[in-house]
Amino acid sequence: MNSTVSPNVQRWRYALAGVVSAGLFFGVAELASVPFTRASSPLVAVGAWFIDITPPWLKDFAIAAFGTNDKLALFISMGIVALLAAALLGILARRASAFAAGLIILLAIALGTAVWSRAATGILDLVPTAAGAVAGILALNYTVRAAEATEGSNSSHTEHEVPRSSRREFLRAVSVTAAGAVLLGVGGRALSSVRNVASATREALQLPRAATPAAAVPAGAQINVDGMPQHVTPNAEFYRIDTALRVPEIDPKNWRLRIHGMVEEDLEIDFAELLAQPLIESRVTLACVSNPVGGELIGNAKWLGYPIRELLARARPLPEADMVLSTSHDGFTASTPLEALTDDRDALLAVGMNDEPLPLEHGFPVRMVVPGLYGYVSATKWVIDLEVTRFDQALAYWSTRGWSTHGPIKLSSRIDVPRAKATVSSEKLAIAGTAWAQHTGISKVEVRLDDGPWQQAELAEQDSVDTWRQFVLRVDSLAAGEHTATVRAYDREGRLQIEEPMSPAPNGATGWHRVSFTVK
Ligand SMILES: Nc1nc2c(c(=O)[nH]1)N[C@H]1C(S)=C(S)[C@@H](COP(=O)(O)O)O[C@H]1N2
Ligand SMILES: [Mo]
Repeated sequence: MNSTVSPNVQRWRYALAGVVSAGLFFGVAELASVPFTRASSPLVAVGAWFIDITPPWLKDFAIAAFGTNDKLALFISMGIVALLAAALLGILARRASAFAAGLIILLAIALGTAVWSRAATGILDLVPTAAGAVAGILALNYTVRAAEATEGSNSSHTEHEVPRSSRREFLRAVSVTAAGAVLLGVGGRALSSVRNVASATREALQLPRAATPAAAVPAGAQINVDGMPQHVTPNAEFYRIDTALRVPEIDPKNWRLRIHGMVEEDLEIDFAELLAQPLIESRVTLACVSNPVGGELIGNAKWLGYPIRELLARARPLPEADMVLSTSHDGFTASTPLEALTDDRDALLAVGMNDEPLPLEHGFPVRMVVPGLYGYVSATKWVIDLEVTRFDQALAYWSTRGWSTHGPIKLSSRIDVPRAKATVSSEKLAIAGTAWAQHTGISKVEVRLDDGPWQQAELAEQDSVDTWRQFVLRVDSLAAGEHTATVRAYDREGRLQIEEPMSPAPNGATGWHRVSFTVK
């Protein structure tokens, strides 16, 4: 029995052929990338490359719009673009199959270039892309032939009459290819994670006790108001910002840190040696330069680590040096003023976070933590190299993308309770939040209701000058209806928080946080 097929349906068949063939391309590449480095997967390499070329405004937009789901959003948009391109390729292959194969080769060259451009990839890391390209071309050939067969022979029929068996043949070709793509892709991902010992090693790792433990958190550091964040942020709730699509998985056995550049003596230290040093503990509040006024890209943890000044003292920086360029395993770099790493603040090579080894996504096995500086100029995760140099001789990752070379954290405050747009009862009404001026400390916080006078808020007990400090203003009576609350903080040197609203780029947002809420 024969049936008639419209050109539209035909076009869909070719589009489908293109999509499943592209799927097989990436599935084969994913499986083939298992024995090679992470960035040998063309998907990972392209995503990483894309993040690197992202201009600051787009990065801000992505963080503002998607929060810490910015990478998921990136994967989804890349997926949609890829899907459309693959469908188009299939439709092209109907009339010009050699041309379509040529496009796949061009695509493979582009993907191979992306892989090649990643730090620490070699010639062998191009194998997965090449294997994917071969599979993609064969699959396209196979599925497009099957689609052609469903067209019958146009010359001998006035209508497009299609034998049912050739349609079944086409469906089989497409499903076999699609199933292959999914199986290989999922299998590849699963195998790469089994292969990685980092998380297993981390689970089993027993960190030494601190030679100098942190003082206990003062009982009064936490304001007792519903909805306030915890003074010490649990690891699972700690914000995460980095350019790594796949979290680097480093076996501590292979970890080494090099200290070199403008020093009298080059140094190298491995993980066992690092753990054998007298470690100290301190609570430090990390903040991201991309945090908007009122934002959540800030967290406070107890870090266990070794003071970087001790290592630098052994290497003996030359007098003309003024910066340390730290590099992570995945190629990210940060420029930190030498002084912030050698003065008496506890700039750490951290191995522990809240009594655990660093979580993989927070830098396992070793990261930097420097009180008073935004993360992008100081908090290098998966750190493997410290080069002592000068600001006029080297630029770090975000400084080549429009952000300032120096990033001291700006005096800031945030209202956590009530939440914006909340409806609250007038009984036991409290305006509460957090203020921070890392390494200087907070001396005063003021809150204003509507256009009323500034009122001094009650401050929580200070933990350390390197941590944030909570505040609360208890409000006796407020009329039903809509209101706003505004907050501003003073640091211990008497400076007032900047009022003028400024966006995060190029060195941190300013402006007083204000929330609107309704009293029942
Ligand atoms: N290797 C690496 N380290 C990095 C980054 C990065 O992209 N790569 N981002 C920095 C930035 S911008 C911030 S704000 C902090 C965030 O640390 P967290 O993810 O542990 O909160 O890490 C810093 N360290
Ligand atoms: Mo950041």
